[in-house]
This record gives sequence, C-alpha cells and structure tokens, in this order.
Amino acid sequence: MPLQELSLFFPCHNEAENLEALVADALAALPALATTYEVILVDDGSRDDTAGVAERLVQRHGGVVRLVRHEVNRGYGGALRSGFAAARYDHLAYTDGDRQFRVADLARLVECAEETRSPVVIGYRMQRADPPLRLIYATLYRIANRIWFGLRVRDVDCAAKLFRRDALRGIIVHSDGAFFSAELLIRLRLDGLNILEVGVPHYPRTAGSPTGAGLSVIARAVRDFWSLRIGLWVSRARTLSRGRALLNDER
Ligand SMILES: Nc1nc2c(ncn2[C@@H]2O[C@H](COP(=O)(O)OP(=O)(O)O)[C@@H](O)[C@H]2O)c(=O)[nH]1
Ligand SMILES: [Mg+2]
Repeated sequence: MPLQELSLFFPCHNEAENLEALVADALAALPALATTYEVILVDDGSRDDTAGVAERLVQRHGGVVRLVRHEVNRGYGGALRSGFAAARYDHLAYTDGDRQFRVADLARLVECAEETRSPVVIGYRMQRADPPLRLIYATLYRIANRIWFGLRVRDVDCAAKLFRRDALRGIIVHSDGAFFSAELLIRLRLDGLNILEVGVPHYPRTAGSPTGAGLSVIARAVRDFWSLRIGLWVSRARTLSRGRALLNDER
C-alpha cells in the first residue's frame, strides 16, 4: 500500500548532469510510493548549471517539482536541512542527487514502514559502489559513532531515509556538514525512537564528481563530531538544546 503523502527531497551540489534523469526516475517511481507527493530539489550553491536545469524541471512539472536554492554552498547537512524545512507532507524521504540510489528502491523502506508502523526507516547499502578508501573511512566512522555515541546502525550515511513527520517533531540538529546524518540519528535515538534498517542497492556515479570525502568535508565532520561528544560531556542539556528545528512548523 502506498503512503498517503510523501515529500521527497534531493541535496544537489553540482549535479546538473544528473538532474533530468533523477527527476524522471522520481516521477516514474513516486506513484507507487505515495498517493500525494512532491519532489524538492535543493541546489546547494552549485557552480554548474544545476539551478538552470532545476528551474526548467520545475516549469515542466509545475506543482509537483519544487526548487530550494542556496546562493552559497552550505554543505551536505545544510542541503538536507532545507529539504526537511521545505517538505509539506506527512512522510519525508531523501536520497542523493547523484543517482547513487534509485528512488524506486525507496519502496523497500515504504513497505517496511507500512508493515512495522516504524516512524523511521533507513537504508543500508548492501554492496557499496564506492572506491576502497571510502569503505575504510565508512567503517571507521561507523565504529566511532558506535563507541562515542552508542549509535548502532549499519550505515549511518546511507542516503535512503524515510521519516514519519511526527518522529521529527521537536528534533533539532546543529551540524550543517556531513555529520548531519549521524547527529540526526543520534538525536532520534536519544528521543527513544526505534530506527529500522533495510538493505538497498547502491550504484556507481555515472555523471558529475563526488566531493563527500574531500579534506574540508572530513575536517568539518570531525569537528562537529567532537563538538557534540565533548559538549554532551561538559553540559548535556545545553548541548542538546543547541541546533535548529528540522520542521518548518517549529521554527
Ligand atoms: N559533498 C557535498 N555534497 C553535497 C553538498 N551539498 C549537497 N550535496 C549533495 O550530496 C550528495 C552526496 O554527495 P557526494 O559528493 O556524491 O558524496 P558521496 O556519495 O559520499 O561521495 C550529492 O547528491 C551532492 O550533490 C556539499 O556541500 N557537499
Ligand atoms: Mg554520491
């Protein structure tokens, strides 16, 4: 059974070459996922023609496809944050704008959410299509999140996540960088929410270039990681109140 409503958003940074196919994939897959839906493209200060291509897609698919633009790049978390804020419907989901995940595969998450009534269902990449070095980083990151935050999930950064809107009420996140996903899961867990995990396929990038493991991205994530960890030790209440609400009706 499809969901009643779904807002699906994509963080996009220099993804002009991927956008057409991404939106075509999304519009083909969405009718099976939800009765009412919207697609939100978040252009995170791209320097290529992402905004131009996105504008044309918005015009072509008026009403269903929307665009949120950042004049200046904010980072992966900042792009996701704008997607959460723009989403209007009862369920929210995202995958990446580079087509390394397929929108149709969100059906696995929707099915799990429907069967279990779980408010948060996230994917894990059954076989990750990234260079070996990325797999090593990801393993270290997963272990670090487990040791320092007690976060037990198989794939923190898997960009296939589905949330019931009510699960996000009162949830605030501080990071705007790559640590955003981990921080969100840590805070959901602290809130007592159960997170279910479902295997999803992962595909190699066929256009554009990845920047997810760039030095500045990693440095920022490490800074945010330790800022949260040390903050929780020093002043738990103050640290937990630091950040911004994800839902627009709570800002
Ligand atoms: N790396 C990065 N990705 C961003 C940013 N803003 C949005 N994105 C999007 O986030 C997704 C993941 O980025 P990518 O470079 O493919 O990371 P990777 O898959 O971890 O190698 C893509 O859809 C990007 O377009 C940003 O500032 N940095
Ligand atoms: Mg990618």
